[in-house]
Amino acid sequence: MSELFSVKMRASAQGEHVSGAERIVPEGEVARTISSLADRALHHAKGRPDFINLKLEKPGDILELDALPVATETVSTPEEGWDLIGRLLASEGFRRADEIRSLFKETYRMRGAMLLHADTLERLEPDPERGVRATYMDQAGPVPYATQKSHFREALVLATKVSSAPGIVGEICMSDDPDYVTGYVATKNLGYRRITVLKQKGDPAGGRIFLYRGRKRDVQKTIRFLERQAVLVRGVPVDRPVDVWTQLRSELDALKSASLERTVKAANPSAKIFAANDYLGLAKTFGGSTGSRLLTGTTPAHLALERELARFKGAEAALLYATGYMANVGLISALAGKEDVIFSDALNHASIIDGCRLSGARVVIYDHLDLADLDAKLAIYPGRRRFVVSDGVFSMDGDLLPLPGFLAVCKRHGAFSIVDEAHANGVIGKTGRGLAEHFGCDAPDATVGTLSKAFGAEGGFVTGRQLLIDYLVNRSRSFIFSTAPSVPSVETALKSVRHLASRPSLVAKLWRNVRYFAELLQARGIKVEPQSAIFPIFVGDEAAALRKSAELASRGFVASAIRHPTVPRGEARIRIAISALHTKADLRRLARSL
Ligand code: WAQ
Ligand code: MG
Repeated sequence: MSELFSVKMRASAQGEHVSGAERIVPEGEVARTISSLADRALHHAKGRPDFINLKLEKPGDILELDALPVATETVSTPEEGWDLIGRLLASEGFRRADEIRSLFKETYRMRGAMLLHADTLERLEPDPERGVRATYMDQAGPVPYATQKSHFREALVLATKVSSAPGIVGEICMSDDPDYVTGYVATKNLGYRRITVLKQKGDPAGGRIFLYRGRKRDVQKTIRFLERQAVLVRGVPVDRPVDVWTQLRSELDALKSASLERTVKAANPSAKIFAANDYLGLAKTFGGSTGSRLLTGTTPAHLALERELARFKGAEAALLYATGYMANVGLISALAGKEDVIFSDALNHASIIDGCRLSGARVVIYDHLDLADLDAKLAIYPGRRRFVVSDGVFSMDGDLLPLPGFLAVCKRHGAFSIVDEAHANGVIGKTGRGLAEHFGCDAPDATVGTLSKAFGAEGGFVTGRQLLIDYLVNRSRSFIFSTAPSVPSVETALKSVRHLASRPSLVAKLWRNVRYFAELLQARGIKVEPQSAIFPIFVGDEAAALRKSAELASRGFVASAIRHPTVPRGEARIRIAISALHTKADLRRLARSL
């Protein structure tokens, strides 16, 4: 757990209190918290402040408390509300509820609460104009995405802290927000009882009364607890995050009912086309693509390839993109928006990084393949919707995502999972269908692939539920605003996918080469544990890696030196990618040259 900080805001206008709020947050959240509290101060129903105080400090020891249980009492008028408070207080042994209510006339200008002796109604706060302020408190764990104030959550945190202060036996609260008519009464015994109506809308009256029972000389201890003891409250109900699938469904439904929904259809070949961009007819002559997929670019071959890819991946549907780069960019930026959070592996491919940036979502980077770090970050970064994205096989190191553990972490936190299997398709799994086949587990919510690696063609694709694909057809800009891949290119890919689907022996052949090459390297003292067809041969120094690559070239091998910024500085390597095409003799010669 990173260090916690207390952040407090109070705002006033012409010396009059306007609003106040506070949080206890990890260091990484400090800057955002300050900016969101400043924003809140500047937009308060009471008016514009001319003074805003933002305070950042380290809190003392932190006490963790469980939130008071919550119940809602529905009433329709303030009279009913106050009658109910009278009865609830009476049931707890407080006899003078009516007099307590009338004291709310005096609380309006107070920044803090009135501290009353529960039986004598004597006022015990040292400064009756200010009152006693409960402070240094927040809810434990992630705070929901809402940037707006939640009266309820903040009040529950305060009431929980107040109820555990020594000597405090009850609290009554009415918001001073003119439009917020719900208040509460709280005791340890009653829990937190929300009363839906305590005042008329538009009434600026409000305030808090803390009821105290105990020796007068101990009041100071109570005040110290309220004003100094840092408290984190566990179990505060959170706003329910928005479910990604529900959101996709409702956006699509809205498009449909406005006659704005798009679908992909192959053009009628006998129709006269007046929708293409084939201005000179050359596309028709030479087999080029005539337009984007939603206009004239979809042919039966495109649809066949998409069906074949879906089948290969065991998914409901697939969508073809012009390149793998565009698939990542188009998928991620269509799904996530600025209220969302994307958790992204530190070594993800550039196309994933660009998709994250383009989405406008907040991006939280977790340590490479570190599921514990991912888990910890999911626990502290809230968002309207949350996505986790990882490469399946990392292109520079060849290491493999442990998919079952990854999916379990995503599921535990209700996050949507995206895995890019560019270097996994055709390689990982007995028949090359990727990580889900290899681990015998479910597929991620969305899977990205490319046709330009093991499939030996070109293009990218996304597979997943039909709903996801329908959504992308309508929302994925790199799909919508690009010319469709040409028919020859699609036909090449189609043949290749069908070929691989019917010849799992190809994958076995690749792996015989991978294992043979690994043994050759091990015999030469190079430690390798291949998880894919990619072998990073670590060199370190950039110049040395270039020399090594040139030396290999002089012996007739092409193997690239991978340097900064693709990998960190000082971690240059020779990247060797094995193919089923290599012969044992090739592999032996290369191993000797290394
Ligand atoms: N400590 C003591 N008293 C305070 C504090 C504090 N930290 N903050 C506010 N008060 C006093 C002050 O007199 C305000 O005028 C009054 O309480 C009301 O404060 O479950 O919004 O922040 O939906 O306006 C109740 C939520 C919302 C009910 C209460 O209080 C629900 C609310 P506000
Ligand atoms: Mg208020």
